[in-house]
Amino acid sequence: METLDVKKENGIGWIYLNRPDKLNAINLKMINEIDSILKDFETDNEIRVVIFTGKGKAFCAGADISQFKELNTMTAWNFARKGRELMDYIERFMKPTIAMINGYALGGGLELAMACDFRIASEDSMLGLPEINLGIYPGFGGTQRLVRLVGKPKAMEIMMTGDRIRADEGERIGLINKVVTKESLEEETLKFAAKLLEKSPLILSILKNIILYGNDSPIVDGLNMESLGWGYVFSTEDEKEGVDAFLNKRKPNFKGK
Ligand code: CO8
Repeated sequence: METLDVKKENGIGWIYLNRPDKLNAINLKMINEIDSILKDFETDNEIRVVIFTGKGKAFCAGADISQFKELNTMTAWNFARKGRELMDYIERFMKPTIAMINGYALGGGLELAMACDFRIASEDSMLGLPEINLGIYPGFGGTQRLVRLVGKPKAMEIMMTGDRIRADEGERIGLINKVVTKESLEEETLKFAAKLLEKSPLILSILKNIILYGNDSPIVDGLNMESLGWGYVFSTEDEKEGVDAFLNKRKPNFKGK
């Protein structure tokens, strides 16, 4: 791949954004390559968790600004739409996703991280949606996802001032799940991923779906999805395995069935 490095290891699909000399700025090629590797990870039963991270000193400094010069209304709309579709795909991905933030996560880079289920950041990371400084605004879902994550006042401050915030501030406002030292970033992310790897991939996937769709629906619909899904879970082998393991004081071995 031209813009990514990819690795499959111990149940984890790693996606490294790999344009380090451009701080992993996202171009159309990268959007297409992420989409294609995710399709592969989705059907690979060995992969149970996906981790995004960046090569070099940044997670991702946003969309590639150098390509903006050629954009007009039609092509900008198309680029934003393609990016948005990718972020939606990541958000709805069947398997848990983690953004391992190793430095700057700005603009489209933070939007990519926000589309993931979890964000673990090294303490030196800087986060922001600085698009307003370029005379534009976030276009990969940031205007909607940041509000849902941190609430309107903070989201408006971050987007309308364009100011960057530190990772610990991100954790304080609920944008980041966990801040760790630079040296322990990978180890801590793997520890977090290990908790997910122990669970039933099937039940995790159903749970993720109910949380996401419920969050976008009136509460009565979300609650209905929850109870319907709860009934469905009792037809799975993993439910039988989990309950049997508890009653027999052993560790469950979930198969995703
Ligand atoms: N796009 C293209 N190139 C970039 C980007 C970027 N977003 N960010 C950094 N680079 C390049 C620099 O131009 C530089 O390249 P070169 O060495 O060839 O000059 C290289 O990466 C290293 O960057 P710096 O020298 O600037 O590194 P510093 O450590 O001095 O600064 C910063 C790091 C603070 C991260 C700085 O690079 C910066 O401010 N970058 C831009 C951040 C930004 O504004 N991001 C938002 C981009 S817009 C966006 O994401 C919109 C998403 C939705 C799009 C919808 C479609 C229309």
